Amino acid sequence: MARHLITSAIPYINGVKHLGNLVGSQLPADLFARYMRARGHEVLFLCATDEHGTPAELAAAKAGKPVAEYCAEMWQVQADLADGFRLSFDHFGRSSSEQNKALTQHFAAQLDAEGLIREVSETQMYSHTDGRFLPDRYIEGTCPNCGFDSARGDQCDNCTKQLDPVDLIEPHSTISGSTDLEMRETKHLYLAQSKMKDEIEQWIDTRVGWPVLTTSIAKKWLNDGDGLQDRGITRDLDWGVPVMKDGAWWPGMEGKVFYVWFDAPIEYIACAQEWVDAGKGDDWERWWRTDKGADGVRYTQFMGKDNVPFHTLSFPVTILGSREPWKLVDYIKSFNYLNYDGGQFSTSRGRGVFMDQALEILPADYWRWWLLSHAPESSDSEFTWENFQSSVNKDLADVLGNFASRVTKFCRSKFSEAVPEGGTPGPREAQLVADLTARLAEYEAHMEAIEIRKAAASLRAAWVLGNEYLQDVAPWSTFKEDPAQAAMQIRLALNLIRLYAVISAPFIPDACADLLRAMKAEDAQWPESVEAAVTALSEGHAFDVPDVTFRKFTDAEREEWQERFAGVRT
Ligand code: B3M
Ligand code: ZN
Repeated sequence: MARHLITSAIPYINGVKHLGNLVGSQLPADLFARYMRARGHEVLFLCATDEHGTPAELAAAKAGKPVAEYCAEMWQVQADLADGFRLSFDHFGRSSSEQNKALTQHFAAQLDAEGLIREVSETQMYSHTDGRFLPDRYIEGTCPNCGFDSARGDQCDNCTKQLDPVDLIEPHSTISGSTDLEMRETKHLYLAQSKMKDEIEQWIDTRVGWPVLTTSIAKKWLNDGDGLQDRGITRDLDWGVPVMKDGAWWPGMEGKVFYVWFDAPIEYIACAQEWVDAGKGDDWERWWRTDKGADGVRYTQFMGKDNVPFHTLSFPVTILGSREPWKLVDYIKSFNYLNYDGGQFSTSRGRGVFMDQALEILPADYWRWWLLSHAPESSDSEFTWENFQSSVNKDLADVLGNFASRVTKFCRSKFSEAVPEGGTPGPREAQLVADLTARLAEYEAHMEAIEIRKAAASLRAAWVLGNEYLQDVAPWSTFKEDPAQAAMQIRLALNLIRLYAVISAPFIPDACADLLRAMKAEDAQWPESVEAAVTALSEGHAFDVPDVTFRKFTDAEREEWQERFAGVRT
């Protein structure tokens, strides 16, 4: 038995996430956590909301709510959706927690003691009306290059030219609309990442077997241009972790907060403390402190590719630079993007399907199966309604669901609602067991390696083997000449339903729970062997015919949804 610490990138608080966000971190992390638990390992699976930064402040302002209240409400919304998708977090924390505040301040002080923090003076746009410094993208004006009248302070969306706020003609604040702006001097703390370049590079070079997507992104940032640059880790904002040390403002940093990307990954650790403080666990240090047992932990992180630089470079700088015995990540599983029906998912334009909408129209398992079996691993992938429909209707309804319903209904009509007696397995049954054994081994290997698409394909192939067996031995024909032989075939098939329910649960937990309940299976342990699993339900064991496990959806529904999600979110 091993110990697995598993974290998903923590979603921003401002708004419901779309399916592309879900498949890029939380959902695959859940698959892995469920699998590892099913294999008998000890798992701590953590996620949280990422609550700081300007987007949270502005979303709260738009909602007309104090930011703390807005965040608390949105945390509940996201927690409920996570439950709806059956994301099995041991704890769903908040980066705005007291635990994270204390830990973030601790890391900053520690990095400072190690000589890795320096103070930098900068000039930045200050809005008198708003009473605050403005981040570049909250300043708009006319583009000096193309004349576009709503170019942002960091970039013109019309001609794509990179801009500085001072370049804009007639700049104004997008928060208040005010043009009463001036460039003002302000001081910030910088994390001296450049001093850690060699150490970080060496660390990455020794991460054997990491996905190419992960290491290539890290290497690019390490070696392109000027290499690993020092980074500002403070901001002139109200909402965030105050830049304090030992309970007092850091001199010169009065009123400032830490940059959201500095405190967000620290929440992975704070979340384990929150888990303990919520009474769900009793020791977080054995997961996070290598001097307290975490050296025996395997730590896997899940995230979209855009988050890789922060997890391969910045966060390791924080951890290593502290010179304290914190657990470092062992494996980073990163994802490409999921596109939506010929374009991109877009939160701002409401394009695509969002988590709340998905659950309104179909059960979580349908989405889980499609998303995971089409996870954007080696390249970007695309959601289309046609593909989704055929995948759900074929894989889930025709292959798995139909197998369970045919077998149980046939048994009920010819025998009873109990596993029938009689007959002796022969070479065809031995062949099936051998084939399933090979598929199961393949499935397990892909799950260990977090090769999600391949794992889904092996699992589906295992379902298909059961259908082929039924087709070949045709118990409905056998029954006419040799009822005992038909009983043996159905007994085997009933046991396959239970086996499928056990091994498929990480992908489609609700349907599998229904199947196990219908089969009245007390033992849902991962199979020691297929051979043993096919006799787990013994002769005379009672079962119920399960309700329809998967409903096919129609072309009319598909067309309706396609239209509904094409445009603006309502
Ligand atoms: N909130 C970005 C995202 O949701 C960011 C991840 C933080 S992980 C520490 O994709
Ligand atoms: Zn322009």
